[in-house]
Amino acid sequence: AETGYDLWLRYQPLQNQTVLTTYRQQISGITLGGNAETMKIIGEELQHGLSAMLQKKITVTNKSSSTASLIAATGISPLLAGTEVKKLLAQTGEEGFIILSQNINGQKRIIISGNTDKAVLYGAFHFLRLIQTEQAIHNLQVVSVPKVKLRMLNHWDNMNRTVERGYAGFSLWNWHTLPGYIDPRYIDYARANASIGINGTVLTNVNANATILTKNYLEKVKALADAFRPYGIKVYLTARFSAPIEIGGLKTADPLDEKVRQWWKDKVKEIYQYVPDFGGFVVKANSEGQPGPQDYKRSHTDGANMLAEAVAPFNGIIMWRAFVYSAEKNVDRHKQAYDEFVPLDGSFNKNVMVQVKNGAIDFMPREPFHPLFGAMPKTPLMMEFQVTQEYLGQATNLVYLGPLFKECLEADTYTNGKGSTVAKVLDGSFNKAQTLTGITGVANIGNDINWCGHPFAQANWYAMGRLAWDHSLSAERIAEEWLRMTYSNHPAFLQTASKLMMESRETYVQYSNPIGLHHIMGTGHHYGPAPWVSNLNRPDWNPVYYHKADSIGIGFNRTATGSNALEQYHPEARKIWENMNTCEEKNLLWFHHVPWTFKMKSGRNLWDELCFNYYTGAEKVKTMQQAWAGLEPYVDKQRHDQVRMLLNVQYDEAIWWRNACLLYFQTFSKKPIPANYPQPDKT
Ligand code: GCW
Repeated sequence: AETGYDLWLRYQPLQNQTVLTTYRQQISGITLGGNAETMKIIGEELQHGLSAMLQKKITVTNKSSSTASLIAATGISPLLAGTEVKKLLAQTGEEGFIILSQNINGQKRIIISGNTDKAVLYGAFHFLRLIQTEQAIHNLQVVSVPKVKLRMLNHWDNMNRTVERGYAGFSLWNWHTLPGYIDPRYIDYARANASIGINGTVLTNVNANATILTKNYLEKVKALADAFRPYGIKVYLTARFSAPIEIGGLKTADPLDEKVRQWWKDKVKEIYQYVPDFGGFVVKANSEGQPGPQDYKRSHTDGANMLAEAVAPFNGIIMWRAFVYSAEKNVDRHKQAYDEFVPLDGSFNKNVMVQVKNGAIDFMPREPFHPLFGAMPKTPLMMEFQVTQEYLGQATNLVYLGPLFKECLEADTYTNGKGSTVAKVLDGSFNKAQTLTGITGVANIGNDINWCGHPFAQANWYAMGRLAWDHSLSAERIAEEWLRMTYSNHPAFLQTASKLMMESRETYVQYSNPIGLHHIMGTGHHYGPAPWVSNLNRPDWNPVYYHKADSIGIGFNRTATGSNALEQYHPEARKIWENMNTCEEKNLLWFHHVPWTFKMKSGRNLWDELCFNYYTGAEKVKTMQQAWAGLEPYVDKQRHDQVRMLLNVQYDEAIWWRNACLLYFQTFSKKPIPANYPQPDKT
């Protein structure tokens, strides 16, 4: 049965006979330039994928006399002497690739090349994608260079194999059987990542303890790093700031203490003995109870630079997270990261990145872009997206995150004039000297047979990788690619399924957090609605802190008369939001406390608009169910059934959100739910 294990690398026999016939004529075999490990992988992947899709045996050879139609080789290979390849590779750097149709000695060939084996591997996967998605290959002129250097996954995997905010089983990393046993699944994980250009993985949770840095575990880390290396994937770890105390026997973790600094230097040296190309550390410090430099009255800079100094001799980097807030400060949580980090701009060592979540609160279903983007011009900022759907229906809701990622990447910070998008801040467009650029995603991967829990959650892993490679790709295009590879190239299927995906996130927002509502989810597990919670000892964890519903209205006033979080944005960016009457409605309650009677663009008052959204959103899940039912002919039974049943769960949850939120907010608005809607059952 089709379990979803193969992800988007299914390599099913092509169904379209015309396309198939053409490909079978065009593709005979593969000539490989070299036999290093990565080259062998390239040969195997192309052979396996093409043979399966074309239903014919594709041969692989190293012989330069071969006239096989495909050549996969780096630019220096004698196979490519006399072609235009060298010239093109001048612009592709270490990881970019080209795919070129060329006549060599009167023979039509397709060249997959790059400056490194790893680049050729990316090219090979791209070529396979062209075939999987049935694109024409008679005149290929592809030149593709990643827009950011670090394209990563952050696993929130604990040492006991639980996954924080993971909804797809337990951690893939089986610490018990490592390093002796290399689960073939590690290789499939690496293949999947390489196929979308992901080149780094942080194995451990930002909240994990320091155990991973002990000798026994470093041996296991080494085994994983060795398995991933041929796929171009570097391993990173989280560094618990108190590690010198926890596992080093020191009395302090003060970053200015000489013994502490030396401890880290020694530890890092030890790590590099195991993993010579170790990538570096991600650090969550002084955030949600984690230890950090502030425990010793030192700054984020002191902490980050201490670690940066330790990894610098080995070309390692530090990704220091900006996700910091504390209740004691008693200022709008929205403002705290900016307040703490902007003054530190320019103070970090060269190999430090500050890792910023896409929004200022926490991966909400909809969130304005984080005001730090564009506000730290002297510091490379790493984007942290959340692929796992902590606040977006976890593994029961079909929510395609492509549009969420794009909304943020395309948001205009205005910090270098109009068009200063978040994407351009990330990719170094505004700072020629910036060498570190990156996008990371909190992984949604676990040991469930289909990796991600919900079959459609795989699309979010895929989309994160594709956008990290090229943030200019559209969410539609990525959805379509994924659907073609994961399900079917049939036009009727694609039309319906891609619409289903493209609308899914907006639908989720509508039935859970419409019009800029946020952080009204259940406490702790973050599943389902609980806007009424008001008794947590950390006020900034209470949903009532965020929606502030009262007899007058609802929403968080973040304008100058309120918390003034708005002032952290560039004046031009602020304009879209600062005036209640002109504020874009999707973020209205994020920035304003709005009277129930306020007239919305639809002509409805705010209360009725809220009802409209909750009801329309929930009903749209029915539309999703119908659409999916119609796709039965194109999808294998097992995956069709799974999505169908999950859509039933999703509908129940949508009704749950709708009824819970409306009945609760109604206690403030004192207005009726419009009579044309079915009245919620108050039990
Ligand atoms: O999104 C929140 C989560 C925590 C998480 C934290 C963070 C890893 O609820 O589970 O901890 O953010 O990003 O550090």
